[in-house]
Amino acid sequence: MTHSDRISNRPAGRMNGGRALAEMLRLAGVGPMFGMGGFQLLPFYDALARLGMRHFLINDERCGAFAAEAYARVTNRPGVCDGTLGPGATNLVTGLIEALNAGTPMIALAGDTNRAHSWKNMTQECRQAEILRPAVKELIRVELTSRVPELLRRAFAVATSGRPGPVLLDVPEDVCHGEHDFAAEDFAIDPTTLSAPARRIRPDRTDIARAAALIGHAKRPLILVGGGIHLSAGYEALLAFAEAQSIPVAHTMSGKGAIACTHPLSTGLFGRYSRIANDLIEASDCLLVIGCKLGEIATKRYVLPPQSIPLVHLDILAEEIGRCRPAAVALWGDARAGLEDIAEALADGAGRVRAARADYIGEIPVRMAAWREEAAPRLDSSERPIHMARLCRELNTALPADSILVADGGFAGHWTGLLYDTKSPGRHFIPDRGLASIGYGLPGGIGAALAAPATPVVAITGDGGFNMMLGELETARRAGIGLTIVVVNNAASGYVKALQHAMFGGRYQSSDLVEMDYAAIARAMGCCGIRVEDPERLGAALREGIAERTRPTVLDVVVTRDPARMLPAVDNRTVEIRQGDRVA
Ligand SMILES: Cc1ncc(C[n+]2csc(CCOP(=O)(O)OP(=O)(O)O)c2C)c(N)n1
Ligand SMILES: [Mg+2]
Repeated sequence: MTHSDRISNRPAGRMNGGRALAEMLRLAGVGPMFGMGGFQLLPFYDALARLGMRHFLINDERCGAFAAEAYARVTNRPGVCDGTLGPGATNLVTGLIEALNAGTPMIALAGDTNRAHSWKNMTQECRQAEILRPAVKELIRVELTSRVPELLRRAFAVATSGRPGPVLLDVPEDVCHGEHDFAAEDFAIDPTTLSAPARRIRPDRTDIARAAALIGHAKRPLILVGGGIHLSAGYEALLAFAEAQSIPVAHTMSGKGAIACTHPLSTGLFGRYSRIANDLIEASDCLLVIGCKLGEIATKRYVLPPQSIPLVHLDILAEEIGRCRPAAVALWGDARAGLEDIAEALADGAGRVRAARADYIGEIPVRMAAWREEAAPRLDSSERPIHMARLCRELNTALPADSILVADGGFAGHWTGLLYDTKSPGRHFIPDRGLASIGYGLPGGIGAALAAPATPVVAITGDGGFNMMLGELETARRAGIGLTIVVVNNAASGYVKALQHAMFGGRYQSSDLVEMDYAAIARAMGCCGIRVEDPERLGAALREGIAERTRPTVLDVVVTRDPARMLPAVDNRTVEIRQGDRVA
């Protein structure tokens, strides 16, 4: 779009605040939006209809926020959702915190009371700004209709700058319904703020030199990468650096896809569950942590990495560095820019270093093969009910390289985090590790499918998480998306049941679900439904789901019901760790 196009595209004249909101979002080129109307934002809804913009009614605002969040992860453009006064606004909280903790750019609109009557017990009135403020990067209260364009501009800038995050625009009814004479110039937006990262900053040169010296002298350096690599889209820089310097890469659940899991330098997941990465961390002499908070799961509750190993920590949020583990060198900056700079600083010695580390990186495929051999009975299991590892193996085989797997908060995320292999770098695995709510799978799948309509999208969720969100199957059907939903049916709040098994001697409380046929439910809702009890049927069922392009398919996969065998490995919260112990 040329400059003059943009100008002529701008509206002008008298319009209400809702129309101004819609015009700005149109100018920003936002994708599909998700919400549920009430009264306060109806002028906005009317403007969407008049402007022909895509907006999906969802059945719970939490799902709208989840869908918008997943949309944003796939596109790196702010996802947009809305909720009405009171319960609509408060229902957004969980999805907004997911975005806040994961660093996902989002813009949420909440209708608020008409200020002529506020605090007189208006219906649905509550202290929503106070409830929502800690759930977002910034809460912007819009006090004048005339300021709608300016404050939406600000919302985009905040959502996509620094560590991205969600912004909430709290819009009083009278601001949304009220009118103002706008000039064409009012409708402008900085194009660099329309996707994350809006701007990139580079770490300090002296810090880069110190980091390069540490890494350059290391015999067994290892890269630990988190979700920040996706936010920075630093895939090429990471791969180029890792290959040039012969440094293996381990990832958190959020960091999966930083490099392809099938790449010879990939050591897989580290933290609570790990294939070989935790062992490599312990044997390392220098760790380079990129876009990773080193939180509870990544560190196995703060026992990893050993304090003796020097750590270079690169993060976009300066105050995140050193929070959980002191860094020998703090690199404040964008992941891609920082990686490029370290690579440049180490470029001269690259050939010598690659030769020196040949044996080291030669270990990775050997260790991975040994792990695979040890895991083979689980990965190849033909037992019924189906083994979770076998389900993951079938996902690895059936999903094409460009597909997206959205993983829900329960076992769905942990098992696939450990065993699912992305085949190319990028956002091919989307787990909701910001807040790890169950229930993200289905709405997240809807957002991802709408963001990448030509791409196979599979959402994997527990039966508990699916029960939470069943109503959104109606949304998915209405949207006409070919989303495949894999329900891990263990007739339980499985993670809870497994912990009760491990910690309370098998005394179960409120962790059983009734046996359900989710495929039949899906069929009754006009979707495809396939119940899979035989592992040999998994591959064909997945392919059938992926081939269906116009309506959702639910694969109801009957998996182990034995709480002793539900965890991917020992969960280190359930065992007392003594010095020298090795758990999981
Ligand atoms: C909203 C929410 N409530 C509670 C939890 C705690 N929790 C973690 S895993 C889990 C079990 C969920 O059951 P299900 O979705 O069936 O997954 P499963 O573990 O059985 O695979 C629960 C309740 C959570 N993560 N999110
Ligand atoms: Mg379950």
